[in-house]
Amino acid sequence: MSVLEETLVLIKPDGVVRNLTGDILKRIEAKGYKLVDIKLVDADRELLSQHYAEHEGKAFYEPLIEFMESGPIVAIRLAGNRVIEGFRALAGTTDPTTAAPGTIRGDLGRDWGLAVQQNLVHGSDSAESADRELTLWFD
Ligand code: DAT
Ligand code: MG
Repeated sequence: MSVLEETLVLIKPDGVVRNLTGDILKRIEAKGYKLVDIKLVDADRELLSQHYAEHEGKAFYEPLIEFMESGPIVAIRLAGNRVIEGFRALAGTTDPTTAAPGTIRGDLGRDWGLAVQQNLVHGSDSAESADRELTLWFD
């Protein structure tokens, strides 16, 4: 038996501005995961620099923060057994060009020739990240 988990899902500004929020939520709900909390957020630099602290100093870091500041984000507290791993599988791999068809990034994302990949969604990558990120975005 697996443990009931929670994860942080973000629909990034590209997903919101392209009107893909409904499509993405539909995939999450159809999979069977439970929406515990959901809100629209204009994230500030303080929140985003804490959220993406692991990437500080990388070439895509500044473009990533600017992209995430560019418009509203849908933040979701999502629950289910193995939801951390399960949502990452639904999302697909980081690079939308090669993310598998059938995934959110593979079906709905592409390379736009920018310094940061715009890949529609974020999902926590471990139980420790989920705890940390849910505290940042929801507490
Ligand atoms: P993920 O979102 O799949 O967990 P990550 O945590 O490694 O990926 O990176 C955070 C975001 O930064 C990612 O969703 C898109 C962007 N990114 C990552 N690596 C990149 C790269 N090499 N070039 C451009 N953007 C990148
Ligand atoms: Mg990550």
